[in-house]
Amino acid sequence: MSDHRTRFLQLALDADALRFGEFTLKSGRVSPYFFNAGRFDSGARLAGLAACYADAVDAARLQFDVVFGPAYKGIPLATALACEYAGRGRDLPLAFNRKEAKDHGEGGTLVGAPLAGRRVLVVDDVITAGTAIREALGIIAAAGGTVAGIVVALDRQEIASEQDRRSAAQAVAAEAGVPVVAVAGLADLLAFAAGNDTLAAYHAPLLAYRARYGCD
Ligand code: OMP
Repeated sequence: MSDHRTRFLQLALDADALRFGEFTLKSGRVSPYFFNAGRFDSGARLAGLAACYADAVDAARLQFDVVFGPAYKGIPLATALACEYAGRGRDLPLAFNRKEAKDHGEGGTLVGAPLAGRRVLVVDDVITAGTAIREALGIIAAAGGTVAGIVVALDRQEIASEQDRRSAAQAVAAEAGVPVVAVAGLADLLAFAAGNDTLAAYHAPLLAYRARYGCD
């Protein structure tokens, strides 16, 4: 497993962002694990996470001009990633959206750098069925931007439905014609759990969940 994957999974465990038990997802599926990016709740934690995102983006050789964080969870993630790139000598424009349109002041739902005519990297927390990411793609298209890639911390690698056995990441990548890059996926989590004594008890439930909902 590449270094940024292991580093990310260890950071997520340490921050309690990765939890094990019984969690009902947005899709209604009951999962033995849950990733809560909101637990990256300090400057140091976000900086560590952003370095993992940047390593994954660089490894995938994505070409882009601006980073975009979908509200709400994508906003600190995209911001931290832009700061990480500044530390690496690249000053990237940054934008995000509001969930509620503003009808006074500057108005609108987009904040930050303009997207029109630019190649946009979408930065989000997790992809399960792809609903949140598809929404972000619509916002970028409406603003005249071109999506150049999508990066998430965790790809849960789950089938969209029994009929479509691709993962949401695979389906979105095919629809949008751009790479969907994850710092780590369920397969990495399984490998990580197998080699970690404190996670040994969760390995079997994770395997059972993958057998039921994992993509081909
Ligand atoms: P999709 O829109 O189905 O891709 O799911 C992404 C969203 O699910 C995230 O933005 C979260 O609201 C939520 N989620 C997590 O945050 N962590 C998980 O491990 C799983 C989910 C989920 O509900 O699928």
